[in-house]
Amino acid sequence: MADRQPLSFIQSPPELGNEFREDWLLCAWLESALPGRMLDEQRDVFDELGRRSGGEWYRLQLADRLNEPRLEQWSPWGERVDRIELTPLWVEAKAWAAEYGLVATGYDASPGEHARTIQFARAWLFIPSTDFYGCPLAMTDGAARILSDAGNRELAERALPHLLAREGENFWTSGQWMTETIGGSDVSGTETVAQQDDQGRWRLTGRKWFTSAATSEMALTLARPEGNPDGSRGLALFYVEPHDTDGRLQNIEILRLKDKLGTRKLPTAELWLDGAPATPVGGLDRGVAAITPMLNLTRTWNAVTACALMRRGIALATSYAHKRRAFGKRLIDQPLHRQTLSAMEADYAAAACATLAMVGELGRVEHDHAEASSALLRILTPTIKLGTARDAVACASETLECFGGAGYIEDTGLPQLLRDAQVLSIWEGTTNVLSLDLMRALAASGIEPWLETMRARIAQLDDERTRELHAIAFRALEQVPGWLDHPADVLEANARAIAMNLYRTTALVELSGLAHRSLARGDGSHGRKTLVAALHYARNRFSLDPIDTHGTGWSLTGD
Ligand code: UCC
Repeated sequence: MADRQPLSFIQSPPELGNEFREDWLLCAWLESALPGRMLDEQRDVFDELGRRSGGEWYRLQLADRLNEPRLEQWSPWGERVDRIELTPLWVEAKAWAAEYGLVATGYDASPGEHARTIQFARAWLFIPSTDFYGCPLAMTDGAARILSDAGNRELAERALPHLLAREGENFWTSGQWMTETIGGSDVSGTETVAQQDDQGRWRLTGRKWFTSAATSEMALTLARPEGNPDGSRGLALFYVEPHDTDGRLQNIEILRLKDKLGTRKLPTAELWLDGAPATPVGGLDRGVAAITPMLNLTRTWNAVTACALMRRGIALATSYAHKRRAFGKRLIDQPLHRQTLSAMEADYAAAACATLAMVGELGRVEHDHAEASSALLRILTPTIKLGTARDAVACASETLECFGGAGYIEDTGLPQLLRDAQVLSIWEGTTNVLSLDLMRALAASGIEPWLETMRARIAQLDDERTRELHAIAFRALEQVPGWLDHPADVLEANARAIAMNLYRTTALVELSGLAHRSLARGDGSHGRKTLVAALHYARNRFSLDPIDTHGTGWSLTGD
């Protein structure tokens, strides 16, 4: 047998830098959205997060690649224990999340309406290197919002100091237990029953089919108080602490961990509640309405995660394009590859602006309690969640392609990007469920809260450089009322097309606005990049006539 020849060439892998400094879009947005002094005060934290995310955390994530959480159901001596052993990165991530106030910062009073922008900018940098630890943080944020507003003083005093803690040992995360076998999207059929025991204590019995982050210290869940009517109005929202003070599960069994396509470090479990003690958060009905603040916040985190993963894919692909040579040139010097990367950047920039605008609106709603902002936010949340999720999956797929065969090889760490991104269009409402949610929101408020805001934004695109953007955004915007002027069955069949176009229009308007503001401020570098991204997006991502008026009659499936 011939001797093995040494390899003549070893490809150097992609590298990450300071993920804050290199994220030109995030930097440009923060410079335009935050008052100068506030940004200066935050800059060191953003910088540190950017450095750790591109450095030690990313390395740890790669080293942790093959580890997964493990469920130990029995002790060696036959006792049922149901313990979940987390992966090494997840064990540490909790302390980092507390230290950087990734939930608490959103509730800080001093930044006023900017608290949410600061919080989510931090999360943006943290999320892509921490194996979806953002998921429990999203639910924790939702729980903190609900307990802050629900008027249940006892529960608020017990849990809020932990949910908003900034030291790892005090910090609690929360679960959100909604999904049952009968429905993930339609939770109205929830079968878990709530009964009062002899001492008047509520106890829950039923099977929760999909509970993410099953190691959380508390959870919010839905159950039907005995005797309540069927349907979602007969459900109530309950607070549960799964463990007793000795760390033993209280009348809860972990049946198994879910075998998922991605997000595999996240210990998603199937639970059996066998009389688990629980406390009603508020009244004993309208549980779905009561949990929607959590749904809307986890949808916001979903959008932030989508952007953060897009950005990570682009950072890796761009680094690789500077190192990899083919056909005598670096990839970055090849026009078609450059163009591909630019298109990814434009989609990211648009997704990021739409998301950060929504986050800013959330901060204003929480700070000012303005009704008009609430109606706008109600429209933006499903729209931007669904649009960013779809674009994140496409971007992750494109990222892998940018690496050729290496993108398909597990130990590069790249395939995980695609598997993880795929969850974003499924969790917290699929694209279709959110499209229908948007239709419900529009039926309640009309399109005006959105239309008026977008019209006011594009009215500012009044200089030579943004004229083309103004024209395209104006045309797109003025089409929207016409799309909605159809019978209910046509609207329902076209809800996804409408939602996706509303997303693209919002994203274009916000991206164009950022280009205009950056140029007007004399920030030439960010201004030029944002302008190019906006023009690319405007010219390539619009369908001005998305409605299929054949409506429900158009179908290639079924008989
Ligand atoms: O639990 C899960 C795992 C957590 C993982 C967290 C990951 C976070 C990701 C972050 C990445 C790092 S996943 C479970 C997710 N499940 C869902 O998302 C459910 C999807 N289905 C829906 O959204 C449906 O549209 C339902 C369940 C909300 C529909 O419920 P109903 O009861 O059938 O429909 P209704 O009658 O329209 O809604 C009931 C009430 C109404 O108010 P009232 O009673 O006053 O008439 C609605 O107006 O709830 C109100 N409502 C809302 N309000 C419904 N949706 C909303 C909303 N989004 N915002 C405000």
